[in-house]
Amino acid sequence: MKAAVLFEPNTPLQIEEVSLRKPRSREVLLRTAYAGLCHTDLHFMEAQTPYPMPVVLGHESSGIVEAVGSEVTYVKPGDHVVTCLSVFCGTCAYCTTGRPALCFNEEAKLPPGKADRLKWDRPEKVNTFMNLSSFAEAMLVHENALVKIRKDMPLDRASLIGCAVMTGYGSVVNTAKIGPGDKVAVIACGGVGMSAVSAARIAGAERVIAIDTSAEKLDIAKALGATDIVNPANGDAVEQVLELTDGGVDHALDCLGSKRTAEDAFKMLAFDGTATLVGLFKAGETIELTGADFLRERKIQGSLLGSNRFRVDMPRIIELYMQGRMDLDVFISQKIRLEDINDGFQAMREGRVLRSLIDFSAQPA
Ligand code: CXF
Ligand code: ZN
Repeated sequence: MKAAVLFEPNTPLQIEEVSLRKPRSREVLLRTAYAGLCHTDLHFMEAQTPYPMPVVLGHESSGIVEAVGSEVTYVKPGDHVVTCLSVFCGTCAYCTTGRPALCFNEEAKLPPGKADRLKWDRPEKVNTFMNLSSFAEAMLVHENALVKIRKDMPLDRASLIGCAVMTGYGSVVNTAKIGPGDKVAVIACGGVGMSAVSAARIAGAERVIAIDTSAEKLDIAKALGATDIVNPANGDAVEQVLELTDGGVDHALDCLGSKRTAEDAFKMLAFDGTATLVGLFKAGETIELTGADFLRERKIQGSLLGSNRFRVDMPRIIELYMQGRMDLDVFISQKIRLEDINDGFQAMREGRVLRSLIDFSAQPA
């Protein structure tokens, strides 16, 4: 099968022939239907955090089960599934206290460099990314990296839920627990931020302030339910939010992950407000906060892939989509062939797209 391989940081991905072994015990073999290009893939392509290479990236995908290992009970061939990098063991303290996204039991969630699932005709090992490696025509994953979905859910929209939508929605619903009456600011309206805007509106937030430097993205955020938009190109974002809210927001979500945006998120809080850091920081990047600002009970917290319980959350998001209450169609800027993956990442770098999806049914020209 074909897969997009990253050999070295800051080089184009290369389409290579690789293979997968047969599923063992709790493993499942999938035909990949769609895979989204996420900023996290770009983050690792640029080695902002190191990862063992060569590696088949990709971690936001949908597919159809082809074969299962002898101990798999959750899915059967033909099932439609969404993948999630939050593989859970189901038995550790995090899993059994309702926080499976924090599971790090290495029996289920293999650490970087550990998986032996991908093979090829070269002496060096080809690594699996985050237990998934979605930029490939097929995937071999633990059954606890999958959620079954209804078959009438379009697989292209479903793939988005595997990362961006789960992360944005979960940061609102699970991590920040936003509810009616809350004033919310969402910094950076990519796939994650846009999903957070949508989810905050669905959760009943009184004000949903979308913040981004792209006028087009702010237009989409408005259509998804933002009550206000703030463009930092028109003046300091913190000042604009403080003015709009007469003293700050109850929740600020930093969906970018940088010193500037995280500090801004904290600075735009009302008394007792909470900043939630959703975006992925470059390894080693630090933030500075003013101690006295904590006096009036402001808080700051992290959110890992929306503190997901994805087997529960993803079907809920799908119901919202099927009922017409959460738009996912607007996220899909373009569908591309695996061969065009580097153009897809270039479009992302230039901020031209919300999501590019690799369509694995599309044949090479
Ligand atoms: C990722 C960021 C890196 C850690 C796992 C979750 N989120 C989205 O791509
Ligand atoms: Zn992602």
